[in-house]
Formats: sequence, C-alpha cells, structure tokens
Amino acid sequence: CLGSEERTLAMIKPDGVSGNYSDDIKRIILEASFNIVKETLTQLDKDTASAFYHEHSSKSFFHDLVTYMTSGPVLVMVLEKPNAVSHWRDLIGPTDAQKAKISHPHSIRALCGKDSQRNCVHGSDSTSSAEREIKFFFKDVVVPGDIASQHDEL
Ligand code: DGI
Repeated sequence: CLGSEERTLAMIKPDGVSGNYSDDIKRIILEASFNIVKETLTQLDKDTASAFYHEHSSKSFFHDLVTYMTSGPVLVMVLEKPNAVSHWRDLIGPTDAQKAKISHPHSIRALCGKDSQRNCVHGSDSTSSAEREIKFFFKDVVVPGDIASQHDEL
C-alpha cells in the first residue's frame, strides 16, 4: 500500500557532480530512508534549464543561473518516502550555501554548496512543484495523488 508515500524531485547540480559529491549525497539519501525511484545523469541545454527555472525568468540572476545549470552534467532523482518534499528540503538546507554553513551546518548545501547560486542540490519546494518537476524529467513516473488525473490523460 502506498499509504502516505510522497515523491519529490532531487537534483545534484553541476558543482555537486563535478565535485564528486554524488556518492556522499546518495548515502545521505539512503540513510534518511528515501527510496530512489528513478535517476538519470543528464546534461541540461539552455532551453531545458530555462524551462525548469521559468519562474525565475525575470530575476537578475536568471542568465547566470542558466549558465551554471548547463555547465556540466546533473544527476536527477525521484525520491520517495512519507513527507518526501519537506524532508528533502530539510536535508538540503537554505538556498544560500554560505548561510547554510552557519545556520544549518549539517545540511547538504553546507557540505558541498558555495553560495546562493552554486548550491549543489535542488529540491522541489511543494507537492505541486514536485509533480511538475517529476513530469518535466520523467514523463512515465506516477506521482502519488495524481493517479486520477493521469488516468484522464490516457
Ligand atoms: O528552491 P531553492 O533552490 O532553494 O531556491 P529558489 O527557488 O529561490 O531559487 C532557485 C535557484 O536560483 C537557486 O537554487 C539558485 C538560484 N538563486 C536563487 N536566489 C539567487 C540565485 N542565484 C543567484 N545568483 N542569486 C540569488 O540571489
């Protein structure tokens, strides 16, 4: 029974992959009892990175963000456990890795992030974001709670 299982989208960003943090981060994920439902190592192009972060398209940092996100491979994962969205956000810590090092020293961003842009990992910020982001990368993954709407699309 799926019960209260929830899914979220996690990503190890280019600095995390190139800095060889993938194994450490996956160890943290498994020790926190997440199930890794799917994973793929991929290289984002400009259009894909821009679409993923479209909500930030008017921000001053958008161009730099897209450049950073396309600078090397990323590891994208679907994680599952009860309250997966908030548990993964708790594990990664605040957006600004400099602040994370002070306020959340055991967080993943404190471990491998550099600043507010190069922050090593991504996590969906809500269940609705998780649904959008999982479908963005994995068209065939069912998001619990979305079974009715998926049925409509068939
Ligand atoms: O959900 P988060 O990744 O924690 O944060 P967010 O949704 O506010 O921002 C998405 C990404 O955009 C973030 O991981 C890195 C980048 N970003 C956010 N705020 C800044 C930023 N990049 C720069 N250069 N400066 C910022 O203030």
